[in-house]
Amino acid sequence: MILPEIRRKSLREKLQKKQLVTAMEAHSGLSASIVEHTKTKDNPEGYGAIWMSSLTESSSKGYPDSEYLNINSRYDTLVEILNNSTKPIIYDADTGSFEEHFILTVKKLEMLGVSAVVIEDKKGLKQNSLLGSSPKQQAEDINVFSSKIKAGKAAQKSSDFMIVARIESLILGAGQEDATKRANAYIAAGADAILIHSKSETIDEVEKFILDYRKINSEIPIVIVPSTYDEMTNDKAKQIGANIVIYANQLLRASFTAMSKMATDILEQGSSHKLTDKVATCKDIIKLRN
Ligand code: SPV
Ligand code: MG
Repeated sequence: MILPEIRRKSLREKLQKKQLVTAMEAHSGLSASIVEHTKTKDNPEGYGAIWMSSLTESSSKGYPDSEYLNINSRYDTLVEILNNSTKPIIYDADTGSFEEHFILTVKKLEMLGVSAVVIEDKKGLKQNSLLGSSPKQQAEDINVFSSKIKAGKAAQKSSDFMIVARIESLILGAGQEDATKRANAYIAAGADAILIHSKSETIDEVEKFILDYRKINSEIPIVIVPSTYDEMTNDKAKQIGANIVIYANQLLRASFTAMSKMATDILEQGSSHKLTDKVATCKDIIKLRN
């Protein structure tokens, strides 16, 4: 158990210590509990934060990642995650919706003890950024998005809560210059960090953006999501000047593979007898909750 005001400020505290924060996704109480308890000999603190992904939450409920989930259902999942972890939470708020709605989201998240909200600069029907270019995804107007950031910053009560502006320029093929222009505008509007997103299979475009941007601004925290460019290591991310690395979907993907295989194997074998040693015991799962 951790009080909201202690949890909320814990992300800023880690960033102030110049630690690289690694955030693992969670989409349920169980996945949050797994993140909470994952530690290794070399990394006794485990993950530095939890990413509440819209993709994995929507997928685990059987919906597309199109900003369809009901806000109260998202808050129910958030409470499951809060109940099962003490780590700072970075909440994926998709586009943030209308400015008026974003203000309400900021207030609610801050009250619950979330540390940061990420909004992405797209408009229209939201599509997952890792999809191809069809259906077409559109960039939000810089001024409209900047105004949303300003309104969110004005709505928060503490200085702990962070608004992260997610830049989709590289995803949409608008290029490095557009990304830089947007980063400058969003930081001027009050963004506490920027997330530069990419669906490239190599680290090159993200590396170039960060190395160039660090010449303009050495302080602003930069967040990356190396889902497609998975050769990005934590060490490399730190070396090029990133501050937060989000592992945005790997737990859901791992469970999808494991569940699909188990379903097929039982169907093929007509029993689970030879498969029992391939799965956790019910006790393992019950222990996690105690
Ligand atoms: C998510 O995890 O929901 C994200 C990251 O927004 S991505 O799926 O790459 O768009
Ligand atoms: Mg998302």
